[in-house]
Amino acid sequence: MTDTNTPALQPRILHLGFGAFARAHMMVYLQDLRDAGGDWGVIACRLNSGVEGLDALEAAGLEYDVLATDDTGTQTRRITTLAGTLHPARDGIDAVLARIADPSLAIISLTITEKGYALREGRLDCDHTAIRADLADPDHPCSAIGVIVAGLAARRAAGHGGLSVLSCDNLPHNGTLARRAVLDFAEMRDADLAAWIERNVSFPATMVDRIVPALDDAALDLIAATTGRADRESIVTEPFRQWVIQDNFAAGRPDWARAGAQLVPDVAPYEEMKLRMLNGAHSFLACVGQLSGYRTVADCMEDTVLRQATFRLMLDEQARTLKPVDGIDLEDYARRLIERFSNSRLHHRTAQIATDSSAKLPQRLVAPAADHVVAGRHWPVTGLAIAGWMQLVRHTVTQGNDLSDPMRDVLADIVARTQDGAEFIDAMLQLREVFPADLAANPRFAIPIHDAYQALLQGGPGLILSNLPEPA
Ligand code: CS2
Repeated sequence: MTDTNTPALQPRILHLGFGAFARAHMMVYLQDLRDAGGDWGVIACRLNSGVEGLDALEAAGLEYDVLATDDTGTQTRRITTLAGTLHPARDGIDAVLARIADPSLAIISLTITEKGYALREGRLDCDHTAIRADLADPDHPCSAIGVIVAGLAARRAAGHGGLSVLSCDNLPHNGTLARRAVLDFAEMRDADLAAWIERNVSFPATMVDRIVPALDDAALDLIAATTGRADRESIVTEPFRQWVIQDNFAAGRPDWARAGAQLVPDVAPYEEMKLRMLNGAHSFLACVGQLSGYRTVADCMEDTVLRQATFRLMLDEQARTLKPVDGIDLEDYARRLIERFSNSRLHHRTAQIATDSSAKLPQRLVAPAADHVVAGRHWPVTGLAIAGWMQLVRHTVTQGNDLSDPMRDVLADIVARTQDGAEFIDAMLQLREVFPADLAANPRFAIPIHDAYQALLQGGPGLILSNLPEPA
């Protein structure tokens, strides 16, 4: 709680994509600073769905709780660092753009998910439906990238200085990718604007980490039992949190180090470690765990064979592709991850993690597999994860269930026009969004994927996992 000596909140951050993760991560760091007398406040913005949630936050006086839980108990944290909410459907897009143009705004932070960057092979995908629409009508944008560029154009036109765009999404080099998407869009709109952005706007990279499952009934019950309010804007998460931030801010930043964030010149080694070891293992469990019939990550960890395979994926396969990270022992890191995954108080659904897999696999599993191919190493668990994704796609589509993926139509079409087995795998390997052409054409990559898929068809994941070859 803040006392009367606490300075008024200043809305210097606009967060685009204000969902479960942002509520439980960045907001908690800011709360630490608020409790120490800080005045950085956040305007929570969602561009698409979720206006009701923002209305509910307004009705609750812009406060909510973060419950960090594990087998040792639950710690509740009241968050009071929200300074307002914005949604184009309620407030009009001009209100969002005016906020970006406001000289007091220092940071646009993002959790817009992998697909929100609308990238294809590292560049803005101009065939993307929302990007095409925004390029045709740039003053009424609907995509995050279109909104950032339109807001920056208004800021420049008003004669104000730059700011920072802070990506908090699980992408390698997320700052560089955010910059690329924004500059590609701006260049198509106005070369002078693009040059202004290059000079005035910074795009720090970050590694963000906290496991935050989507709110379910059990989480709502815990919130109600702990706080006395059945509040859908509060959130349940794990105790652990980590944030590594590249210290490159164009218009100032909160003293995040004081709240435990690490400010470093180069985030890349941390990002790669977390993306491959944590998120790669998550995607493995999302696919192979689901095929094995497990609903949550904690359920997967109860299965000794699956748990050991997860540890092996982290340490014998993913860790071998990483550069050393200052002060981190990767074996400890892997053990800690297994403990975090085993947190049975979190109901982190495998199906939730499998969402948008076509946009997650490239950096989590395909890039490490490519490293193994070059190095001539075996990668049986990685191969099983990739083949498992393919089988999950096929199952989901053939059972008539909705595939929650930006490539759902393309994937459904592949399933419809191919026979299960080799023909299906060959067609999947043609997906350039997921598999680079040279890798897909390399038999040292394609054959193990075919083999893993056939083994899955014949024996299911349990049999393969019990018979993994010894690590080299
Ligand atoms: C998960 C992540 O859903 C997913 O793709 O792998 O949200 C994961 O829980 C976070 O990155 C943990 O920091």
